[in-house]
Amino acid sequence: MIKKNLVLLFLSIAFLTNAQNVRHIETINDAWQFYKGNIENPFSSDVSRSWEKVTLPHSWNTQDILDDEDGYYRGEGWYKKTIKIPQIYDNQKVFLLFEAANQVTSLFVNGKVVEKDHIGGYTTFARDITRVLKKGTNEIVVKVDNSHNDEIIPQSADFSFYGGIYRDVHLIITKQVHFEVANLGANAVFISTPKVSELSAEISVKSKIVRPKKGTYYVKQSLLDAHNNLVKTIKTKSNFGKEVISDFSVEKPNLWSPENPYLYKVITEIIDKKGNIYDRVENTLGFRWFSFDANRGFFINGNKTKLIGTNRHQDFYKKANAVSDEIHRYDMKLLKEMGINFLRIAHYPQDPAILEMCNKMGFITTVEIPFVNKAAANETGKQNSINMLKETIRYNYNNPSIVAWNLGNETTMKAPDKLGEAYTKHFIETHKVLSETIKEEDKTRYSYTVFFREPAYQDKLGIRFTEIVGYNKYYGWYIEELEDIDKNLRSLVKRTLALNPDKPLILSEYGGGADPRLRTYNPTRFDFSVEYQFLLHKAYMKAILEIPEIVGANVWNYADFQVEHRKDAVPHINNKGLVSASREKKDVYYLYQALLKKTPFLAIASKGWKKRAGIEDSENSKVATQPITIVGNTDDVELIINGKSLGKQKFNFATTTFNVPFQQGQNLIEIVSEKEGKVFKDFANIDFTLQPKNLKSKINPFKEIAINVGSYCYFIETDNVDYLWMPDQAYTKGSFGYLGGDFLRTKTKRRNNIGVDVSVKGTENDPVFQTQVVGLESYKFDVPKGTYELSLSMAELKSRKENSMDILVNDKKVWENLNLKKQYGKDRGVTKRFLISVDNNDGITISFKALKGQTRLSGVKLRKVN
Ligand code: GCB
Ligand code: CA
Repeated sequence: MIKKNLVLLFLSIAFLTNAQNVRHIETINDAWQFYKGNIENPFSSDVSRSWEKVTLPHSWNTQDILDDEDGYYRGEGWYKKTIKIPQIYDNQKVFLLFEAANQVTSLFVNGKVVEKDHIGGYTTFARDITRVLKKGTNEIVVKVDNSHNDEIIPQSADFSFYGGIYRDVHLIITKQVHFEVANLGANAVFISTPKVSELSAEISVKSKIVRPKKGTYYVKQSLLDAHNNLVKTIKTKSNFGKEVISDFSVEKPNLWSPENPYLYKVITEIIDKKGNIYDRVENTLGFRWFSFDANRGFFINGNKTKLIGTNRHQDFYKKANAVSDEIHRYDMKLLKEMGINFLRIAHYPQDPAILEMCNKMGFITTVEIPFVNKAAANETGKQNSINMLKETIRYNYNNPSIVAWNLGNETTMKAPDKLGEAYTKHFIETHKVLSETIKEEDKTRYSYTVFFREPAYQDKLGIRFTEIVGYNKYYGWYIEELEDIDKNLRSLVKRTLALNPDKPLILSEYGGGADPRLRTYNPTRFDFSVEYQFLLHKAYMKAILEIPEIVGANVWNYADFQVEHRKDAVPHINNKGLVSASREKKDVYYLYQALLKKTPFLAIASKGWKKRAGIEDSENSKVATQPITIVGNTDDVELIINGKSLGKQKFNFATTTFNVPFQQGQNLIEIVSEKEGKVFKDFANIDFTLQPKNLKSKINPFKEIAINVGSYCYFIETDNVDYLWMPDQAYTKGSFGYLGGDFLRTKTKRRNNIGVDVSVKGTENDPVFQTQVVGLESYKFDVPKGTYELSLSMAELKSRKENSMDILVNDKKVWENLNLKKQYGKDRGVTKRFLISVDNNDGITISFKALKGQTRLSGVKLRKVN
C-alpha cells in the first residue's frame, strides 16, 4: 500500500515539474487603454486623445443598450497596452490567444500588423507574435469593430451585438518545438473515442508538432483517472510536417454520463529520445457512446435519457457580454441545482468555462454558430460562416458533453422566398455546405439545425440537411393559447415526422416573458407576470414529459438578457429567463427544481415576492385571503401561517395551492414536508398591506394606495424600495375603481393581450404606463374627509389620432386641454401630483372629458396627507 502511494507520489511530482517546464500561459487582462471611435493613425503619439483604463473582459455597450435612445454604438474600439514578455525559454515562441472579441479584430504589435484580421465575434483565435517582438517593452494594439458587416453572421438576431474584447486574452509562450497553437480554432490536440463500451474504449489523439527542423520527437499520451492515477501511457513517433495520430485503448472504462460525469485526463507531451519534454497540453476525456432515435429518444451508454434543459446567452445585467468566468460558473451551478441534464449553448459558441462545467456537471450539450435569422448572402459571407463553424468545432472538439453541432437558428426567419432568387440560392447552398462541414470536421457527433417555421416550409426549400432538427415553438406566448400546448406539440411532432420519419426532434426553444416586478392572481397571456410564466412552463413540461418523440427540450431562456430593440415590460430586456438578468430566481425556477431534482425538494414558489397587498375579504375582516403555490417532489406539504396550520395538501405535478389569510404587517409562512424520514422546510416573511374594503373604515383607516390602472397585475417598483402598485378594478361602492372605458389591448391576428409593448420614455415603470384604461369617464375613491395627494400617470403610446382631454377633480378643472403627445411627446410617461381637500362625504371623483379622440389613464396614486 505504502509502496503504491510512493510510486504515485513520484509520478505526480514528475508531472508537476514537467508542467512547470513547458508551455507558459498567463492572462493579460489588466490595465488596457481603451478608446471608443475611429483612429486614423494609431501609432502617432497624439496626446490630445484621451484613453480610458479598462480591464478585460470589456464591452463598450454596457450602458447604451439600456438607455432610452434608439441604437447602440457599432463601430471601432481601440485597445492598447505595453507589456514585457517574460523570458521563459531560449528561442521562445510567443502567442496571443483571444477567447473572443466582437466582431472583427485587427492585431498590431510594435506598429506592425500581425496576420489577417480575425472575423467573427464568438470564436477563439490565436496569433503568433514572435516575429514582431523586441527586447524590453512591446506595444500591443488591438482594433475591434462591431459595425454591421454584410459578410459576417449574425446579420440579424434577438440579442445585442456588443463590441469589445469581452473574454480573456492569454499570452502563451512555448519552446521552438511545440504543438500547433495559432491554427484555425486554436486547439493543439484532438481527442476522439471511436469505440466505447463497458468493456473497453478506444482512444485516438491527433496532434501536430511545429518545429524548426527535423529531429526525432515523440508524442506521449498519458491517461489519468479522476484521481490523477496513471492508467496508461503510449509514445508515438512523429514524422516531420505530419499529424501524429496516437491510438490506444483501455479496459473497463469508467463511463461519462449525466448521472456520473466521470472525467479522465489526457496529458499530451512532445518528448525526444532522452525523455526531455518540449511541450505539454492537458485535456479532459469522457468515455461515452450515444445515439438519437426519432421515435425512441436519446440514449447514452445504452440508457434512455429524456433531455431536459435550457438555452443560455452570455449576457449579464449592465455588463453586456463582458462576463467573468466566475459568473459563467455561477450560471452553471444554478443550472445544475435546477436538476437539468441538457444545455443548448445558444446562439454562438461561448466562454470555455461553460463547456468545462458541462463536462464536469454532466450536461449533454449542443453548440452552434451565429447563423441566425438570415444568411450573409455573398460568397465571402458563406466562407466566413464555414470558417466560423470549423473554428467552433475544432476549438471545442474535446468536450465529451457535446453531442451535436448546430449550424443555425431560425435561419428562415427572414423568409428566403421573399428575399429573391439569388438570396434563396445562396441560402440553400450555405445550409448544404455547413451541414457537410459538420460531418467532415467531426464524424463522432450529430449535425443539427433549428427552425421555427412549419416543417413543410423548410422541406419545400430543401434545407433539412442535418441529422437532427430543432423547433422553437412559442405556443401560449406569441401564438395559440396555453390550454392547447399539448395538442399543438403533438401535432408538430406528427407533421415533422411525417416529412422526415428518421430525423429526431428537439424542442429547442419554448417559453414566455416574466418581469419579476409583475405579479397577478389573474394571469393572462402576454401579461409578463411571473404567474403566467409559471403556468406556461407547467403546461409545457407536462406535455414534453409525455411525448416520447420530443427527444429533448430547452427552455428559452435560462436568464433574461439584454436586447437593445426589445420593448417588453422591461424595455431592452428579453425576460423569458427563469432567472433575471442579474440572476434572481423567478418562481418557475423552483418549479423546475421540484419536477427535475432527484433529491427531496420543497419551496414556496413566490417567496421572492416579499412586499404584498390586498383588499380585506369583507369589511373589517382583518385578513385578505390570497393563493400561495408550493412546489415540491415530496408527497404532501403542510402550510402554517403566523403559527396557525392550514393542514396538509397533496402535490399534483409537483405543485399545490393553499388559500392563505394575510394580516396587516409581517406574515410568516412556513411549509413542512417529510420524505424518507427526513423533514424539509421552507419559509417566507411577507410584508403585507391590508387595504380596507370600505375606504371609510374607522378600524382600518385608508392611508395610501397606488393602482396600476388598466391591468390585473401588481407592479413592484423595485427602484423605490419595493413600492407596490395594486391591480385595477371596476368601481364598486365604498371602494375605488374606474367607470367607463376598457383596458387597452393589443389586438392582432395572433394576440389580444392587455397593454402595448412600447419602451416608455422618462420612466423605469414601463408596465404602469404600458397598461391603461382608455375611454374612461371617471376614477373614483370613496375616501373620508381629509387632505390628499393625488397623482395621475399617463402616456400616449402608439396612438395615431389626436387625443386631448380635460381632467376634473370633484368637478373642478385641474388639467385643461391636455394633449399628451403634443405637449410632452410621443411614448413619454407623464405624472402630475395634485393636492386635494375633501370636505364632504362624496370622496374623490376624477373625471376625464374627451375633447378630441379618447381619454386615458395609466396609473393613479392616492395618499392621505392629513
Ligand atoms: C426565438 C429566437 C430567440 C429569441 C426568442 C424570443 O425563437 O431563437 O433568439 O430571443 O425567440 O424570445 O422571441
Ligand atoms: Ca397601468
